Amino acid sequence: MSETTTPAAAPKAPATNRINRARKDYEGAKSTLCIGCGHDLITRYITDAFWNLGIEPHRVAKMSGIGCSSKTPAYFLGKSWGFNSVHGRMPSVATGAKIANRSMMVMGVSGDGDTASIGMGQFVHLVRRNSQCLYIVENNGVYGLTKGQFSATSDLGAKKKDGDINLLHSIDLCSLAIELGCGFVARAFAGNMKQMQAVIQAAAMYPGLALVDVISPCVTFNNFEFSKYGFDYMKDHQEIVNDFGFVPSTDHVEAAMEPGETKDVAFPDGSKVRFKVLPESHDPSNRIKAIELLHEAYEKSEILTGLFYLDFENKPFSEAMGLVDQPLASLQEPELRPSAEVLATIMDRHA
Ligand SMILES: Cc1ncc(C[n+]2csc(CCOP(=O)(O)OP(=O)(O)O)c2C)c(N)n1
Ligand code: SF4
Ligand SMILES: [Mg+2]
Repeated sequence: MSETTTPAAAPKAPATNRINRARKDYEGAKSTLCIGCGHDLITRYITDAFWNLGIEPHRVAKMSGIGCSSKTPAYFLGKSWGFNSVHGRMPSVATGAKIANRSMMVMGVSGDGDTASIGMGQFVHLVRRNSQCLYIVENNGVYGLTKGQFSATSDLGAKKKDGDINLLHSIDLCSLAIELGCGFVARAFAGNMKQMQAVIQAAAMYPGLALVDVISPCVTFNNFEFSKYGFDYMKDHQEIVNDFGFVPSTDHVEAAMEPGETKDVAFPDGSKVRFKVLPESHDPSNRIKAIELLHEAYEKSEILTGLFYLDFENKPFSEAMGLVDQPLASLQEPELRPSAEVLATIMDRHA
């Protein structure tokens, strides 16, 4: 007689995270973007990442500029703090928020127009300062909100549906950030769930400025068969330079990765980025090689994705400034008023 066995039930996803919150606690308002917009996928990954990490929503400050991309913080982490600033001005608001209260985890959401054109001056100084910020560029190669004009990340010779051709060279935000000393630089494709989940969690836990340039197709203005920022083009042509997962310090679950040789890079809080070691994998500790790869890809008109550069050399801005741990707004007069001795020392210096 053959024995009938009940198949083991598939492991259910837990209803709550490590701080007993439901995923719903990390959601926001209903999106008003076009159906199929890449930015909505990013919203989903951000919601998942913060839920997985078990970060208290009230500890997060979401900053943005102007654009379809900059609207998205309304659609996730509805119980967090947020400020939708002026076009291109998110970096200074994000820096100010972190200085005022360094216990907050700051996130900046921007677009290719918002960062690479009007906000370029602000972007480069945020990178230089290394103020903690998970900086996500929802990059679609166009100004979606204002009806699809080419942006500064659009490639030379790119065509629009109406036949318009882009006559200008593009700016590669990743290679620029590496040149400026950024310690966490990655590019991901919104259509690659595994890559997006790992990169957003890792960037969220990075202690300084973490740039994540996400290729996020605009289905209304830049998603044709000849568009390099379209879903189909990216699925067929993206060159992935390395495969990695993220292991949070609080988690005993291994990073989602097939068996094989791996190499861990530890974060100050004990989290790890786990890289799969393959002969052709890019080593993200090699700054010069990362720049070379990106320059070569530019020449060949290729779009690379992966974690290009990772180091912890530069101190985050609040640490470099010697800020106290306590939020500045909650400091009381006795803590703010210098003592007679300190005042005397200052006066002596100017005597
Ligand atoms: C000072 C100022 N200049 C211009 C505009 C018009 N404007 C609004 S959004 C935008 C570009 C948005 O493009 P991007 O950041 O790529 O966002 P997307 O809509 O593509 O997500 C522009 C030029 C503005 N709102 N404010
Ligand atoms: S216009 Fe483009 S970027 Fe804006 S919501 Fe629609 S698809 Fe998304
Ligand atoms: Mg855009």
